[in-house]
Amino acid sequence: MSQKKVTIIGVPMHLGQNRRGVDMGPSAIRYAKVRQRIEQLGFYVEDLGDIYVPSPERLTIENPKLKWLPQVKEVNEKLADQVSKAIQQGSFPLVLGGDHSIAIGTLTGVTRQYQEVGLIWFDAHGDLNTEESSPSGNIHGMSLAVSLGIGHSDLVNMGNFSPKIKPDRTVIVGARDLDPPEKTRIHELGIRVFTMHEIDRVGMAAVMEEAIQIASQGTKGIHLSFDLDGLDPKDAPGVGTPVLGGTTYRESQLAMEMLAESKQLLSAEFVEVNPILDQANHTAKVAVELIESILGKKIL
Ligand code: B3U
Ligand code: MN
Ligand code: MN
Repeated sequence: MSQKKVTIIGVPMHLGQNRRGVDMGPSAIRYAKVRQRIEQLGFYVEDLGDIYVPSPERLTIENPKLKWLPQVKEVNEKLADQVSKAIQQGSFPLVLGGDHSIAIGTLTGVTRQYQEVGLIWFDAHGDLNTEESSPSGNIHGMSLAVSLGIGHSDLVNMGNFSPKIKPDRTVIVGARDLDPPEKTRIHELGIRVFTMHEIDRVGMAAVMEEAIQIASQGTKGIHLSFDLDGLDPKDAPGVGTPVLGGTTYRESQLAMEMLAESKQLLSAEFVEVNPILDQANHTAKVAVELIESILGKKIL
């Protein structure tokens, strides 16, 4: 990454899942001083504020298998435009969620500009469900599938092109809660998934070396989609769906530091921070420290 400008885009999206509070994620991360910390690293920072997300109190669920689809689509279209504009202006887009359904818009914007992009999806989950396979109807559990071109056409065809990314340039890191149909899909598509088992066995350094290699080969660079529930709930308690046995704070930092060293990062999003479920905004502070690391902060 050569540019010295960062554009922050807040997306208080909560319609991709069932729990309120994740809409406060962008505020919580800003309260943890994301802008000041990035400025201290020498970047010029522009914060575009938040994209408007309607309240569920004013809406009805038309299709319980794809909850709030029209609204999720609309917000993601706006996000895609802001992300691609930031890239056109030579800036690094940093998207703050909000639930993980916003990856659909971020990836639409990033790939509209760069076309061939590798993806590192850091998450306890696969987010590879479809309307048919989802146990919840929550779109945040479908956003990776959509970006690979699988799912409802309203989402898959966002920006009038599909797929946004290729399975052989996509890696998942930190997985430990996959639904049976997601496991089948992973095998069918041949996506490289670094489960917690593999991270335990070979260590985060070896995992990230391979992950960066896969995502950067033949691409213009890497998009990082970072779901805070990839971390262990001890280190990131403020998330909607915590799953035991995740990566530690240090493992996660090492992963971010290695991504910065690779100089392959094009864009990033940090999602699923829910300050209502948190302890003294700890998870947002962790997110800010991880953001500093991807932007090149070093211990020494
Ligand atoms: N796989 C389940 C649960 C889930 C996905 N993402 C999160 N939870 N955070 C689903 O609903 O698709
Ligand atoms: Mn996720
Ligand atoms: Mn998750």
